[in-house]
Amino acid sequence: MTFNELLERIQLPIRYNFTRNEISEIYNLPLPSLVFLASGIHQQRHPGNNVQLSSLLSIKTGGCKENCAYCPQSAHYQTQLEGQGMLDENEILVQARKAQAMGATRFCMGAAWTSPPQSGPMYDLLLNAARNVKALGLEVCMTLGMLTQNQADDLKEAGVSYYNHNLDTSPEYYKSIVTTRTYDDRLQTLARVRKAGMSVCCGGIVGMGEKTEDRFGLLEQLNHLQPHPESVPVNMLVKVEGTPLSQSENIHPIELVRMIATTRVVLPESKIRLSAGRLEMSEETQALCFIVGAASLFLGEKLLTTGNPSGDADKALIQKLGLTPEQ
Ligand code: SAM
Ligand code: DTB
Ligand code: SF4
Repeated sequence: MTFNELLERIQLPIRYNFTRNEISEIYNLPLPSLVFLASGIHQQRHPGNNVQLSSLLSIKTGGCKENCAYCPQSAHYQTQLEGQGMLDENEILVQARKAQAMGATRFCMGAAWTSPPQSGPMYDLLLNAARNVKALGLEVCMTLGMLTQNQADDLKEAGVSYYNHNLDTSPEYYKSIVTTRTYDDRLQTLARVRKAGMSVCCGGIVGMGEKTEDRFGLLEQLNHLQPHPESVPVNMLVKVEGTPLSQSENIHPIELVRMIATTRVVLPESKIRLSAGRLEMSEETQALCFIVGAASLFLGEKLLTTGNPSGDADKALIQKLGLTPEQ
C-alpha cells in the first residue's frame, strides 16, 4: 500500500462487515505499513496517549465445572491452584481500596463459575459488592460466567458498568478448547449484557496453538458485534502446569503486535487491553503494543490466579513511554 492509500485507510469510518480475507490482508501487511496504519487510527480516535488502569480480584477461585483448556480454575484439571470460596464483602472492599490507592480506576471482580447463583445470600453479596465498590468511586467490572437477562439487569442496577465475557478464539477452534458450553452460549450472554445497558468487555487469547486463521475468525466475530465491544482484552496464554494447553508453543512477539494492530484497525473505537501474559513480554514488545493500539492494562502483581508485573514496574514503564494514566 502506498503512503496515500494508508493515509486514506486511516480516515475510513467504522465498519461491521469485515471478512476474514480482509482481516488477513491487514494482519499480513508489511509490519511497517501495519504499524503506521494502526497507530494512525489509534492517534486519530484515541488522542492523548492515555492508558486506562484496572485491577483484578478473584472473588471465588477454582473448582469451576467448565473445562476451558487454558484455565487453571477448571475442576477438570490437576493444577497447583488452591481453591477459595466466595470472599466476604469486607475483604472485597479492602482489596478494592488497595487497587484504588495503587492508581486503578476500574475494579474487575472475577468468579470461577459457569454462571452466578440466581438468588440467595451469595447473589446478594455480589450485588452489594458492586454497590460498595462503586461507592468508592471506582468503575465496576465483573466476570462471572453466563448470565440470564434478570441477572444482567440486576448487575447493571447494582452499578456494574462493564461485564467481561470473552469469545477467546474462532468459533471452529473454540470447540477444541471448551466442550462444556458453546460459542452461541457466549454470544447469548453478550447480547443480554448489551440489552441490560452494561458496556461489553470481550476479547480473546493468543498462543493456544491456534492458526492465524483462528485469530482472524475471532476478530471477524468481534467486528460483527454491533455496537463493537467497548473493551477488548487481548490475552497471551499464561501456561499453567496441569492444564491441557501447558505445553503450547510460544507465539513470537511480532505476532502479538500484529494481533493488537489488526484489532485496532477492525475495532477502531474499542479500548484494547493488553491483558494476561505480560510477565513474559519484554518492555519493547509492550511498547510496540501501545504504539499500535493497546491503551489499557491490569495493574497489580496478580491477575486472577497467575502473576503480573508489579505496580511499580508498570508505573515506571508507563512513564518511560510517556503515557498518561486515566484518572
Ligand atoms: N468464569 C468466567 C468466564 O469464563 O467468563 C470468568 C473468569 S475467566 C478466568 C476470564 C477470562 O480469563 C477467560 O475468558 C479467558 O479468556 C481468560 N483466561 C483464563 N485463563 C487464562 C490463561 N491461562 N491465560 C490467558 N487468559 C486466560
Ligand atoms: C481477561 O480477558 N483477562 C483477565 C480478565 N479478562 C478477567 C483474566 C486473565 C486471567 C489469567 C489467568 C489467571 O490469572 O487465572
Ligand atoms: Fe471456569 Fe471461566 Fe476458567 Fe472456563 S475460564 S474454567 S468458565 S473460570
